[in-house]
Amino acid sequence: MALAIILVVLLIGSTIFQFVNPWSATPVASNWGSIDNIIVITSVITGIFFVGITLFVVYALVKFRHRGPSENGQHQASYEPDSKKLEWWLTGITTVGICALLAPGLVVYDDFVHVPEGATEVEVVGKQWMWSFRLPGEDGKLGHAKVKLIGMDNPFGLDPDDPNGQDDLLINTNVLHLPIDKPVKMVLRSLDVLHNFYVPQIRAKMDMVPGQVSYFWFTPTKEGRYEILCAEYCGVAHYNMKGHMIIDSAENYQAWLSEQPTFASSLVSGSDDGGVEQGRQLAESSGCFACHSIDGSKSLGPTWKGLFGKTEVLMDGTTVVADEAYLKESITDPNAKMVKDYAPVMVAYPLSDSQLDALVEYIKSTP
Ligand SMILES: [Cu+2]
Repeated sequence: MALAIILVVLLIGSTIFQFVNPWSATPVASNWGSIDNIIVITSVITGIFFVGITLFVVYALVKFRHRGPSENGQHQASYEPDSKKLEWWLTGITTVGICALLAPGLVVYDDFVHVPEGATEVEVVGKQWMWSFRLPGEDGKLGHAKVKLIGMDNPFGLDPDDPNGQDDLLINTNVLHLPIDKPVKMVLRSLDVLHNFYVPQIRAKMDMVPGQVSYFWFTPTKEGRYEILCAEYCGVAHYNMKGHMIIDSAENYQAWLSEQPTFASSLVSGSDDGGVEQGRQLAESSGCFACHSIDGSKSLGPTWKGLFGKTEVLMDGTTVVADEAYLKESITDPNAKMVKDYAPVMVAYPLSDSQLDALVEYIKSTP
């Protein structure tokens, strides 16, 4: 009987909570309001089953409760063989319920992956633990990419011989701008492990599988700055794999677009600041900032602010001065000399000598 009362209280409590809970979905900022409708349909159907099944359990607990032995041996459990009729009913109701749960989702999913003509392709590349993006240039076409061409100086693996790729715009930061009211096809790639591209306000979510290209489309309908999250656990800095999607007016978008570097311009390297800018770009495209801050804030790895020349205490109690040699060793062989209180989670970055020089110059430049 106590159990029956607890179940009734749980049932009433969770039903009330469903309607007065303090959390609500963020306002939808794309054409995918239909995804919200499926969530409502799913909640209603599962809610009906939840209430029905709980009430049945309560009924059975009360009706067939243990009443203690009686003098004439009544109240014995009676054996009931299977009931074909009841089984047909239960199978039928469950089938209808599951179809009602799945069918609306399939209809919306069909829409979600049927890209309308004229949608702009935007590539999203995920890797531990950063996002980068590629937009087609004036030709409106993304150039070919090959896995074997991916490297430190070609993070997207673009084929330098493909003319379509020369004007592709490479966004090596975690911030993507898109114009309002224009349909986009998001093409998703992962360079290492499973990730999941998720922007709650867009309602869009899609796995990124290494070796595959997945996609969906949407039309942004509200200007604003929305967070991009990785929704698939992908390692120790997963929580930090964040970016922003900024939905701009057409003019603001064009202004931003005109400042982005093309693949062709990224092939022509060379600046006269001793490599600081190249080092910064390298740090950005390698995802260093997922674990190393440049403002002194705490993260998975030591901050770069004031790091150069600092004396660090290592795990074994000895000390080391963070000079050029130490920094280079820590990049190419991170576990060789571990700084105290940090976990050995960094992977080795096989940078070339000139890239190492540039990165160290950049670290030096963050006082
Ligand atoms: Cu991830």
